[in-house]
Amino acid sequence: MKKLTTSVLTGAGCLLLGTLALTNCQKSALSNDSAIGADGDAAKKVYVAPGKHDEYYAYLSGGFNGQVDVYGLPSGRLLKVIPVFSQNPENGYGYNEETKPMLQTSFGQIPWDDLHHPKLSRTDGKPDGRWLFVNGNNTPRIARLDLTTFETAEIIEIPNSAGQHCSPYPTDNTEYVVAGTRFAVPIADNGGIEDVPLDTYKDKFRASLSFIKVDKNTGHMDIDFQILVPGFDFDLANGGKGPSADWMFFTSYNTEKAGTLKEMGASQNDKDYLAAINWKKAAEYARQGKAREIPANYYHNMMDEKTHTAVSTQKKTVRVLLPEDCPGMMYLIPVPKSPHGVDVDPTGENIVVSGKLAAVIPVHSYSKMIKAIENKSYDNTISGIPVLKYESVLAGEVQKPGLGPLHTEFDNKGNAYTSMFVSSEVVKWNVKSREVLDRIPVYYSIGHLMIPGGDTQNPDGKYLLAMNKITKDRYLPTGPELAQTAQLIDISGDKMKMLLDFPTFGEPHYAQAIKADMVAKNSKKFYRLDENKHPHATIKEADARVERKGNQVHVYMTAIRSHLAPDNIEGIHLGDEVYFHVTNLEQDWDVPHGFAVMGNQNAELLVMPGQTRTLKWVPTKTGVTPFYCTDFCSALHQEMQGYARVSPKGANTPVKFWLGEKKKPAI
Ligand code: RUQ
Ligand code: CUA
Repeated sequence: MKKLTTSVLTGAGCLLLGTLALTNCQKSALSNDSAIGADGDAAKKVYVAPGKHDEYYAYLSGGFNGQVDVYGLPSGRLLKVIPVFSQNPENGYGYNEETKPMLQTSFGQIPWDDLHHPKLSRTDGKPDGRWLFVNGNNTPRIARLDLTTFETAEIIEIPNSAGQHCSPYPTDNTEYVVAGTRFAVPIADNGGIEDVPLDTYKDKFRASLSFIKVDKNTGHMDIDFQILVPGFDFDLANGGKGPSADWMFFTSYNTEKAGTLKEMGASQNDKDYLAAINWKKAAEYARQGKAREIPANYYHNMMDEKTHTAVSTQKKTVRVLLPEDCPGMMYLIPVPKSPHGVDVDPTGENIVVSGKLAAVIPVHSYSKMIKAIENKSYDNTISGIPVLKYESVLAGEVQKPGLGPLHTEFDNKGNAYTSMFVSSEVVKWNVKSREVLDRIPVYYSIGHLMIPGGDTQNPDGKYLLAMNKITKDRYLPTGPELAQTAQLIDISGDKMKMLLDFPTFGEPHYAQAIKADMVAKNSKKFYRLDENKHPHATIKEADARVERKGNQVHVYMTAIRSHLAPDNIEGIHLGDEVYFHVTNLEQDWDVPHGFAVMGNQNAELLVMPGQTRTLKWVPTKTGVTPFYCTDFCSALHQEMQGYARVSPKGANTPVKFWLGEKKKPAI
């Protein structure tokens, strides 16, 4: 408790001095003497015996590693790393020919992104365990992961956008996921980002809020429309629930539109805005022809389940709506300056806005908002958008919650839990009375927190996961770079109890978790060979072969315990492009084969049973080059190997390959 007080005071001092360098303040307050703080009971609560399964899947964003990391809770066991926006040499994602198109954008092939927010698909306001949506913050994109394969199934680029942070928040039935610009940009009237002088920020820069339609059977995404809005920085979003399900809420900052030194300029006004958008109305306006179709240039990449190959489609137009043309579609609601998260409680009535610099947590009321709209309780408009009066929408404020509130989630007993970045704690409060009930220190500088279902109509009340920005002394030191950290907290009783620390990859901005039985039962075990429609699949070993087409050499290879066919290849020349199309003939769970070639300026392949994957190799040296299976698949795995002979350019070595000694080399 003593430590907490010191850090609260230090944090307050920093704020009084007017510096916004929160992290530094926080760091100086960390003279950690506290190996907090789980008792013996905690060990029992997180212990999952060998061979037993966890109760929840947790999907943590990898932040700047561009991946999603799957953990079991409560154990904190790492189950899988799913590459999404980043190439992953471990399984060849983004390196092999089949998945390369997933990373295609209007900027070209982008091998990385900054992944912030995972969001599970929902049916009737509850997670349904079908898909996980995530956003790429840097080069605006949204991806859909398929939870039967735990793989990235689709990526769509978002045009007229930059720093796409307030994404991919779903509506109550996943009718839409939304995406908004964090960086206002000069969006041209005819689409695209213009070349303008940077001091035209106030006049020319605009923001866009995109509504991406999700097909309820297939999950396929399609940008339905974008709303062009004033050039604020839009930060986070949250969908309404139940009574408020037709609405989507976005926080914004820098409503001053400061063009430079935003650290100061974006905090001049006492209030920024929460944007409330009636998406049903917006969709109707778009349908009625209020949307203008403008030129655009963005990519939509989709994994074809039958061919195991991603296809990139370039899109050329997008529909835009302007709030001034669409009365009743959008309102602005004042909130304390520089807000971060917005979170709607399970009843759909309370809208909690966390202001990084605010001393209170305001809770807005959905029903009051509707009344304020009906009573036209506003005196001004911005770009035709009515600005409702703060008091007319406010339900009340949580007093003295702590310092630096960022995000809020909910349990099943009417309580809210807010993360406090500056005072490094989780604060529990009652949604109705807005009274603070409990607080627990976290180590250190918490960003997001997550309760399984805690962002939906149906929260579980058992665990809370804190995701912290600073690790410091929590683990053995690993040089200057430390893992970031998650902490599991028991919220089943009146008092929160710390249970477990575990390190995470990259920076976990946010996470989702779901009861394991919702997902595990649908998990795919292998791909059926008889359904493999890959154009270069080799379904029978007898069909394994090598074909030359100009300077391309195509190797149709099969892999089965414990040999590759063909295993010896001649007739490759310097200057050739070699494509190894490897089909894994196994039809059993957990028998992948790997494939790697010496000196290949590429990664390996990891081929799942029944799947075909293609590795490109452009030899740079003549001679004999070994290749082998990289995944220890059987007792004779080390024997699963072969050779490719590379002859000089123009040599007359003919194409020749071996399918075992008994058969004659095939020519
Ligand atoms: S953020 S720490 Cu990128 Cu969701 Cu708030
Ligand atoms: Cu196949 Cu090792």
